[in-house]
Order: sequence, then structure tokens, then C-alpha cells
Amino acid sequence: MTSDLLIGDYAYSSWSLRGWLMFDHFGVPVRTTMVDFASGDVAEQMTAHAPARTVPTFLTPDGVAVSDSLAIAEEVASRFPEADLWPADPAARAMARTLAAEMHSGFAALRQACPMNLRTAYRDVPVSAEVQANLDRIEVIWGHALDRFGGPWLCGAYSAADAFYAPVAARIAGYGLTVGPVAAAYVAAHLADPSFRRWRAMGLVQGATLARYAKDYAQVAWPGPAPLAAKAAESGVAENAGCLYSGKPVTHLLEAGGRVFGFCNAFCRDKTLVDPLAWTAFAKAWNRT
Ligand SMILES: N[C@@H](CCC(=O)N[C@@H](CS)C(=O)NCC(=O)O)C(=O)O
Repeated sequence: MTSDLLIGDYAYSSWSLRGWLMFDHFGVPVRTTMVDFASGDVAEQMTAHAPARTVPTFLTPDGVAVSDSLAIAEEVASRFPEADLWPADPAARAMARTLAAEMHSGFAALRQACPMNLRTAYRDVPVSAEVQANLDRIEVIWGHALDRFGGPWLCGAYSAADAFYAPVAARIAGYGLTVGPVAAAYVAAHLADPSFRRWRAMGLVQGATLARYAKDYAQVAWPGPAPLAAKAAESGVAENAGCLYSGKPVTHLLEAGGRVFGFCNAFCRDKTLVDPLAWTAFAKAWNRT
């Protein structure tokens, strides 16, 4: 059964990214509906699901609106135990829950000063004492967990704790904040993570650019791995007979490395051309010789 998740804008909604990663990164199918931040009040757009009033909100098949990322983690973990959201090892699980909880209730200065914005990256960003204290604490807890459980993710394999820190990593990278080599490697792992890249790719092609998230700092290129170069094509014959994602008739084309691939709508073509190899079906087709 497919789950339903209400999300905010891909580029700006850090809590939505966390909620969505609880599904996407763990292979739990999810159908998303966007509550558009450009269209006014979030709660007003969610009156059908009241008393929920924030995104992400997981709509359970039995009619509960689970409207908090930590609760979503627990509900997905309970309803889809085979997804292994939390580590199986009791010590790693205890640490993962501790880290997720500290993120969920903490780091207000960093969150306030550096709102997530996946559409740009900055340099020479001033760092207040409060933000530096948050960064210092983040380095301590990340370093402790990575050392104890051996990485590459906080508690070994990717867990819900990492989903909670994905937007933190995006802020550190996007605002060019200085951290030590261990934390920097963990941030880089998030930027290279295909799930994170898929979310960001959707953020670059859907939703308005909102002035309220813009900061007046010098902008730089996004610091993640360089994507495979691709562009929209007006003509050509796709290698794949049906859309790479739906199997439906091809209406939109993408060209990469002199090869043409087809999709059944503009959004799926466009999200793919931003970062083609983040998309499993594209990567499979690309690697087919
Ligand atoms: N504690 C909530 C926070 C959710 C939250 O604040 N979401 C923001 C978007 S990132 C929101 O819906 N804001 C709309 C509003 O507060 O009106 C969680 O963990 O999910």
C-alpha cells in the first residue's frame, strides 16, 4: 500500500526533507502532495487534515495525520519494520534515537541564521557565537557516533538519525560553514547521497524561488558532486520504449552523452536532467550497453 505524505517546498522545507527521507531512503513507497509555500498559509492549505498544520504530515491509511517528523520516523519504523529505519543493534539504536531527538529539539541558532535553501550556496557567511556553539556541539556528537559505530553514517548504516541531519549537512555546505575533516566528510556523504540528490533535483525544477529565504551573501555553485551533463531535447528517438518511470508513452526527451531517453511528462524529464544518475531507473538505463 502506498503511503501519503504532505510536504512543503523541496528547496526550503527542511522538515519535509527529513520526513520524505524516512520513506525514500528506506525504499518505502510514498505518494507526495506539495503544500506550496508560495500559495499562502500552510495551515490553511491543510484544513482537510486538521488539526495537523505543518509539513511533513504522514497520512496513515487508518486516517491519522501524523504531523511531526519524529513521530513520522516512529510510525514508519513501526508500520514498515523491514525498512530498518532504526539500527537493529541496541546500542546503535539508542544512539540514533538520541541524535535524532537532539536535532529535533535543538540547534535553533543555526536553523534561524541559515534557513535551508537548496537552490543556491553562499560564501563568506558571518558566524555568530550562538551558531558557532551549535556547530561545535554538532561536531562533538557526530564525531562521537562516527567513532563509536565506525561510519560511514552516524550509527553505521544510514538510519533515521541521518535523515534528521541531512538538512543540517545541507546548511553547513550551503552556507560554507567551517567544520573539521570528520564532519566535512559526513556532510559530503549527504551531498552525494542519491536520495538527497533526488530531493534537491526536484527542488530545482518545482516551486517558486521565494525571496524570504534569500540571503545577501556572495553566491557560489552548489558544493555537491558534479552531475552528469544532460539537457532537454526537442527531437530524437528515445532508447527506452516507454517512460523510464511509468512505462507510459514517451512525450519528453532528455539528451546525455549523445544518447536520448524518454519520459511521459515534463517534471520527470526535468528532475532527471538536473542530476541524472541520482535516479535509479535512469542510472540503470545509462549503464545498459
Ligand atoms: N516539529 C515539526 C516542525 C514542522 C515545521 O515547522 N514545518 C514547517 C515547514 S519546514 C511548516 O510547516 N511551517 C508552516 C507553519 O509553521 O505555518 C516537525 O518535526 O515536523
